[in-house]
Amino acid sequence: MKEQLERIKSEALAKMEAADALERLNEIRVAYLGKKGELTGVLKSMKDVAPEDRPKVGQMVNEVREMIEQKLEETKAALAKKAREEQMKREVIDVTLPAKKANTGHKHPNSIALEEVERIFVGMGYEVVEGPEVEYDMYNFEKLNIPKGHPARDEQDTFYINDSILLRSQTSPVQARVMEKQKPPIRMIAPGRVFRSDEVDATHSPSFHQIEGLVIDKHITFADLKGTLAEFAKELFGEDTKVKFRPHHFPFTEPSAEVDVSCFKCGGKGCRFCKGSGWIEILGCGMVHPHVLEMCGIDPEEYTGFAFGVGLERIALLKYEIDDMRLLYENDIRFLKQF
Ligand code: 2NL
Repeated sequence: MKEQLERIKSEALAKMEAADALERLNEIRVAYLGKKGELTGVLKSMKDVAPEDRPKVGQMVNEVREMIEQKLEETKAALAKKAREEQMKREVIDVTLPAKKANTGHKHPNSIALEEVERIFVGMGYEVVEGPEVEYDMYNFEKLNIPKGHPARDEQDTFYINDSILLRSQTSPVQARVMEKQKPPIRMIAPGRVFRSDEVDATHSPSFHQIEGLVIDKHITFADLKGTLAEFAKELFGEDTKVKFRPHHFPFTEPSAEVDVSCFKCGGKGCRFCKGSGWIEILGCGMVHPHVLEMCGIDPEEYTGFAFGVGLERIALLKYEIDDMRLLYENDIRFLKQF
């Protein structure tokens, strides 16, 4: 029995010395100390030992077990240390290398211009409202006094999904929806993407952005419209900016006007930027047509209002002196970073 224990001890110790991986250690633990392990086997055969020898043999078995357990722990710690050191050697970090620069984006000129326009109108008490890009013919055309057969509804100009659904060609449907739901007073702007079947060139794109404004209340007049847009032009293009209203026609407003601002490059004297005229066209506007009010559930005898529409790209191109609209859609970071 004694020789057997000595053999188990030296065999186990030798195996642990040779172990080169943590998994091997576990196999050794099972082989000697496990349920069917060799040392456990010795304990089980204690019944064959003479009773007077049992305490002595028992003590020896315990000594061998303690020795194996201790050596197991030591080898385990040594192996783990070795593995960690090797890993550290493999994963050398050169702290003197320059850091990789994070590639940050840049706000799009459209977004900068939109935030500026929103800031101006929110400052005057307007709400910013958004609506769907896929609209009913009813909201995009019918309620805005553009009946069937009107040239603006031509399939050449508008993207139709089916007979009654289309990609909105203006953001006025958002305003028509607000008028239907909300009792005046209404003071809102509706910014968003709109679609027209246009060929791409320096000033056209089949998808662009518009900001429309709408004010409805008792006693709103053309004077309110003029004052509001004069203030807007000053805030956007500078304190000295003047506005000029030229008569125009829109189906949804009566009377209607187009608005020019004095050229913010030459102050109105005439330069290349304003093509010598001293004026730059920026938006369309007018008093909301009584028929439009009626179709949107507002009594034109009780309320009046004004509306306007401005192209966001047009403002961005003007403000940042960009001469080709296509640059706004390429999203080349080297271009965007300039604004
Ligand atoms: C332009 C002209 C305009 C409107 C948009 C409008 C909306 C409602 C009722 C009446 Cl709900 N009018 N919008 C009015 C006049 C002109 O846009 O040239 N935009 C780029």
